[in-house]
Amino acid sequence: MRLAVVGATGLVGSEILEVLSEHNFPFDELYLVASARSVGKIISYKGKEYSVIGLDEAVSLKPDIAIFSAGGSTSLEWAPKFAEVGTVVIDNSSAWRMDPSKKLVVPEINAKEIGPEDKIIANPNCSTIQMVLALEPLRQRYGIKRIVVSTYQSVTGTGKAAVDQMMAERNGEEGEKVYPYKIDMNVIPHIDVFQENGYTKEEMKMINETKKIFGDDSIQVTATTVRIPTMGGHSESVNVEFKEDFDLDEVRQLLSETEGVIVQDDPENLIYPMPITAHKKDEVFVGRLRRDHSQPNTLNMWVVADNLRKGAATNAVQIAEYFLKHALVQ
Ligand code: 2RA
Repeated sequence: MRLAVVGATGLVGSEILEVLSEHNFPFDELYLVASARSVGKIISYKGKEYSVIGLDEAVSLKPDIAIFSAGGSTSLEWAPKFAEVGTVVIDNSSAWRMDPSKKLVVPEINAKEIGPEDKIIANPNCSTIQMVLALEPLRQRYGIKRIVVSTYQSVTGTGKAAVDQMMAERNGEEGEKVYPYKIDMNVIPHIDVFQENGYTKEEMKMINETKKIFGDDSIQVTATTVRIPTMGGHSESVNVEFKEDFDLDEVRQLLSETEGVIVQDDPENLIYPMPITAHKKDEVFVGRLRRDHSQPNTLNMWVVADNLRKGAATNAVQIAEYFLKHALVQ
């Protein structure tokens, strides 16, 4: 089993290595791959030192699985080259997500759709993953008509430079500006680029990816995605209208029984999900469950997950584990 991590030097790449280590992911060879400027850099994994290699060399080594987190343009150019030599590519970028020939996978929801013919698998957007995993058991039980989501997204979703901007501002220092405005002590209602319809690409990702993962274009979705000066994870206020009425105790029970979901819902004792308690965890945390009395069959919920974990690295590693478990790669 030859495993490659492409984009190994980035925030998500580093998190992928952490998750691989925690999961004791089995491999015979590990290739850490990055852009030319990082070739030769030494990265330690489980006490062994690995020298970063370039993409050409990585393809020639014909890895069985390559987990990508290297941006959309690199994925568009290089994922097919890996696939041509038989590599299964699990890609964290948005490059392949809405390609009708590619599977968009949250393992707990739709891994069963993966077949031996699938050589490029798309990892959904972090803000989509945590929402659809929390909604899936409720969709199965009650059917979903409409979702209204507002997000509160960590600067780690942008990358290390954004974290550096926030910390520099917090320390009263001048530094590189990633965002158009100050992020510390502020919120920016703008993630990715604005579209002609007034939505941002991030909001359209949540809308379109949710429909694809659920396999149901009839579900109405609207989203407002916001950047906030925090670490540890993305938070989301989700308002969901079901096709039929629900029972709040049954909702809690269904969520509690869902693999990868942890219910933290005891406001009297100040128990609810927060980024500081989701940080470095692989699960999606759900709380503030309450009926929306302004509309029939409608529930409010608060959903938090570490966007670098279940939102990216953990989901990708779980897809790789699915391939191994079902002998889709040797
Ligand atoms: C963000 N979801 O949070 C996007 C990409 N990681 O910036």
